[in-house]
Amino acid sequence: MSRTRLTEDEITTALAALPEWHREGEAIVRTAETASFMTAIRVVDTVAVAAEELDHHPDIDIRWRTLRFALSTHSAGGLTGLDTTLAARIDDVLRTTS
Ligand code: HBI
Repeated sequence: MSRTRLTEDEITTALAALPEWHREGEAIVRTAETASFMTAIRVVDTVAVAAEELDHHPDIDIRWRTLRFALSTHSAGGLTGLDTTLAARIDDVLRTTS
């Protein structure tokens, strides 16, 4: 997966397939409510495995049952395919973790 910055058109196209995510500056962000604090921790643990597999890591904010994920490619100073790929993986984890 490339660490080449996405164009605005590429970002717009990617976000159309990631309706839970929105732009915040050079990042994409989503929040999620989980069933419990322990569910939130299980989500974070599984996301951590995906992040390690991709060698690409989200900023994660954990507040009881509310998770906030922010993705950007620090080394590229903006968004790359790694961010959109990991965003989709995070959505899958949120859908499948209880
Ligand atoms: N995660 N979000 C993000 N951005 C990066 O640039 C990045 C990362 N995880 C690891 C990584 N870069 C690798 O280049 C490390 O080897 C530094």
